[in-house]
Amino acid sequence: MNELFGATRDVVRERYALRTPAGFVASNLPGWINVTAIVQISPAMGARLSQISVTFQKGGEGRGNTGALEYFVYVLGGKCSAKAGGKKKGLAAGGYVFIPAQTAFQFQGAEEGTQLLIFQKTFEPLAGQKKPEVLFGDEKDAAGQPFLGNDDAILQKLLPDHPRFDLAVNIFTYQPGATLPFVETHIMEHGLLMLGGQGVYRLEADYHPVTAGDVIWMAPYCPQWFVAMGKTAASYIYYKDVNRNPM
Ligand code: UGY
Ligand code: MN
Repeated sequence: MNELFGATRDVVRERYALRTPAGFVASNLPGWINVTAIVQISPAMGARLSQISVTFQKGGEGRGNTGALEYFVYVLGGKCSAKAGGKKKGLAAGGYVFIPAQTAFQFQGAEEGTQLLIFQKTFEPLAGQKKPEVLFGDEKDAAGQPFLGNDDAILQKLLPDHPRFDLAVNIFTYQPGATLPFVETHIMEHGLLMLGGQGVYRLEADYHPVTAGDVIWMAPYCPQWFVAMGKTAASYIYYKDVNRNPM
């Protein structure tokens, strides 16, 4: 189905944004060459995180140092090699690496078309806790837990549930008809990418049809709810800030 020219599902509001691939425009990212980068979410829209997709062209690579930020890098498709803090690993779809602040990194050797999703946040140290270390993982090793007892809404946590970490990145998979059990309103902020399927997202008092490839930013305290619809499961990967004092 074609959208009428001049029409879009994109909305960028003060407390949330829905962005769709049809509206994406590429940016240049310092340290990254021969890639197409889309800054999906950033402080420029009022967020305290950045969410960026990077698609490798031939000879594409990215290198730098995380500085004050920490990165969570998830492979959406394809293959590449990742180096961080002296550790090196090949990553394929579903693989990921957490890169702490003040750490050198390099992504290279990517198959053309390999796509990464990167969440970035300013690291907030916590007195008495060590800084987290580089961590490689794969979504297939993250056990799925029924969300609040619902076997049709499965949550996979990709990072350890430990106060050392000030962010969480999870994958939520809903069978058709499954929902978030109630309209959540919470201090944590979300950056989200729809990985598959479709459904309806409630954001504040608005209901939006969403599908694979769509991006949502939810500011702290943005009321939120989701129902999966259609014939296949719907899933999304999302970021949240956790484990720190509100002041
Ligand atoms: O972790 C969460 O806050 C999650 N239940 N929120 C969401 O999926 N919008
Ligand atoms: Mn939530």
